Amino acid sequence: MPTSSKTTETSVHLADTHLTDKEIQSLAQKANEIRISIIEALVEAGSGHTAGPLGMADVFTYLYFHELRHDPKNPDWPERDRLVLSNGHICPVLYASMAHAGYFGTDGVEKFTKSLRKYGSIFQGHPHREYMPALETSSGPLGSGLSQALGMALAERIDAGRSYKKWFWCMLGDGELNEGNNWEAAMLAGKEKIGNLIAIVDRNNIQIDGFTEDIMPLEPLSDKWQAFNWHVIEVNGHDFADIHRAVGEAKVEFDKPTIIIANTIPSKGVPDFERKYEWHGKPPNKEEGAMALKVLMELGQKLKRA
Ligand SMILES: Cc1ncc(C[n+]2csc(CCOP(=O)(O)OP(=O)(O)O)c2C)c(N)n1
Ligand SMILES: [Mg+2]
Repeated sequence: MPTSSKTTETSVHLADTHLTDKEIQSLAQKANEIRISIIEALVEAGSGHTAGPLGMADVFTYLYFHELRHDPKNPDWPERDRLVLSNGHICPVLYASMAHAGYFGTDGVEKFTKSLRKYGSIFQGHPHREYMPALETSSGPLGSGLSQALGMALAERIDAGRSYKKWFWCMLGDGELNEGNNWEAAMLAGKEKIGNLIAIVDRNNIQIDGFTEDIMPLEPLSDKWQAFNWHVIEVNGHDFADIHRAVGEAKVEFDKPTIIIANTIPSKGVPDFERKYEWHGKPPNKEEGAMALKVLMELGQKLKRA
């Protein structure tokens, strides 16, 4: 569960702590609820991105419901972890996670599903701090978030020394890595040994108009980050135990930034949409949405009985 602002100790996980079966089941249920909210919101909006948000629902659920030190009722809490969403187009998963965590009041989930991308809504099509002050950054133009998260971590080092009380998270897309600015940030973070910076890349193998390896090959991706002096961990982005292990490992690596390469299935949870880059930037229509909700709700029932 989200850590309260009353907690004062530093948030260091040991690599050998495990999630219990109950915790995993509860995270799986929450991720399923978040996927349902994403589909409802996209259908209502009639525009937006499907593949990335569904694919990253497990990682975001893990962060918002297990890992992040944050307080949804006090989003400005100075001691909070900072999460920068660099691939701003996947914001439905960020908004849904925040809404379910309680950032927008008791009817926050409904507000999100009814007003995504609506004129004047806090839930803009790309995250905008002017509309939603609880965000760390505005995003949408790809390639800026890693520099921003790094800048925050460097500022924290100047302010607080190397006490590593806070963690700086940066969410990236794999196609987003085509942007050169990522590699400038990677170089500096490696040089400065920013051990409290953890980037998570959504390695879903798709980007806007095709498969990453056809458009701009990224492999060998791990080797690239290692060459920039990062600690690299590959995980199954739908396996909570694996994500937990990786985060625990990242948090005991003090002298290198960590990148977690989260292997995900784009549109995970709705088999008809899965692994198809065509779902990068389109929403389900009403019929497709109804079918997707049926699949997810059936899964929800199964998870409850498990
Ligand atoms: C600077 C910039 N160039 C182009 C775009 C348009 N754009 C939005 S998402 C996207 C593809 C990004 O690929 P990836 O990060 O893998 O996202 P996924 O398709 O997996 O959701 C592009 C090119 C943008 N938002 N910003
Ligand atoms: Mg991608």
